[in-house]
Amino acid sequence: MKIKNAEFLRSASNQNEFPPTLYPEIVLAGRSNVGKSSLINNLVGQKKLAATSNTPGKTRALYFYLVNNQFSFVDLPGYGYAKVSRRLISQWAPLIQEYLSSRENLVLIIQVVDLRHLPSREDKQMADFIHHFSFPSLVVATKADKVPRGKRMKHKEAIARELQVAPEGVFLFSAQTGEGRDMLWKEIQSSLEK
Ligand SMILES: Nc1nc2c(ncn2[C@@H]2O[C@H](COP(=O)(O)OP(=O)(O)O)[C@@H](O)[C@H]2O)c(=O)[nH]1
Ligand SMILES: [Mg+2]
Repeated sequence: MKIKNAEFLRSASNQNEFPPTLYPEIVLAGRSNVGKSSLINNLVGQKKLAATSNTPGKTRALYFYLVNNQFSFVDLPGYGYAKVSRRLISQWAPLIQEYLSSRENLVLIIQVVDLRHLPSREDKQMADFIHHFSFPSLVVATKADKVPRGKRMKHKEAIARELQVAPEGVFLFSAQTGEGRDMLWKEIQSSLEK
């Protein structure tokens, strides 16, 4: 896909702040610090569109980005950060669920996991949630640059097994090297055309 422009649309920390459903939405879900913002930046070719950090758990809102005045990326609050208080967790789980169950313009959920690790309990819960509601989805296993080439397939298969998806539904990616970028764009494009 050719990126003509990509801009920050708005953030939302409650459902009244969700933007109108004008554009198809591609959602990124995954634990804090897994690399969701870096993935968005890499896809649109801007270093700083989505804020990245080494401090997990900072993102507590949904962030909406508009690409080519055509579709949106939605960066969900990261789950599974131990230091976040119980009160906060009880606020965002419903917010994520409210979002996922109310957007008729949602065309794809990209579940982002770390290729180095087996999915966490929260990753599995998210996968269950996605399958339960039959959302169109795929899994991106990012930070592929941190796993030696010879081990990548094994890791990918383990992730597919744990999340109960077909290995073809897991896409390797690296925001550092751009590996997997073209393939992912192809998937996004085809979900936008459906
Ligand atoms: N080596 C490597 N580091 C990455 C990659 N993607 C993200 N990171 C790093 O992981 C940290 C968290 O990334 P971020 O995009 O902020 O994660 P988010 O919390 O899921 O949005 C940052 O220090 C990134 O530079 C990747 O593909 N490869
Ligand atoms: Mg982020």
